[in-house]
Amino acid sequence: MKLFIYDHCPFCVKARMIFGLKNLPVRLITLLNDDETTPITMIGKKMAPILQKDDGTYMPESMDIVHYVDRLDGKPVLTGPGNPAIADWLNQTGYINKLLLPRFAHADFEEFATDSARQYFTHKKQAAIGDFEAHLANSADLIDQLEADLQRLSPLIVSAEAVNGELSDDDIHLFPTLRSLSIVAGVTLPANVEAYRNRMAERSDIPLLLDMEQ
Ligand SMILES: N[C@@H](CCC(=O)N[C@@H](CS)C(=O)NCC(=O)O)C(=O)O
Repeated sequence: MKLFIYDHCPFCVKARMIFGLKNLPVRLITLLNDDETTPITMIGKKMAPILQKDDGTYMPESMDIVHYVDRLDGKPVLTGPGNPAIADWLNQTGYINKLLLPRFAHADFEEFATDSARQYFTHKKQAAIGDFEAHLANSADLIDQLEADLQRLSPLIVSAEAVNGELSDDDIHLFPTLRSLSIVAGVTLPANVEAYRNRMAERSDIPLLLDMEQ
């Protein structure tokens, strides 16, 4: 199977995770961020991730991909119960895009291999969240808020192996955000949050972004 992604994209990380967790091979193909034609031809809109199944057909939507791949062999790994507090935590931390998107725009991701791809991202995301330079200038306050929120996340983590003790959709939702945050310099994670992030990166076979830290 082939998975069309952007490396920075947390939804794409969700889809990538299930292959790593199940130890299944997948060919990752990084789209240029301004390539509208390829995804529109495949799924009718400009969106990643997109799975190309073995029969050649295309599947969009990260969680549809996750559940399809997880159930393919009749031995799903995402069998644990969910904890609504994880979804609440993620819903309450939407402001972290102000930390992430300006840094993504400067990072050496494959989807930004051309100037026009990088500019496309910058224009589109600034239109959505406001001026990147202003958000970067406000980093210290945003990091203070984030560190307080990470303290609230800490007691929700049951084990480094899985946020609720047994792998579940909550791991698929939580790890991509924590992976994204690894691009932000100067954030102190509670020890168990860091251990969870490191272990999940290992289990999913998805590198953190520490070498792009800004
Ligand atoms: N509901 C979709 C959302 C995917 C999504 O929003 N992907 C973003 C990248 S993070 C995208 O492709 N946006 C269009 C763009 O970047 O131009 C899913 O879960 O797969």
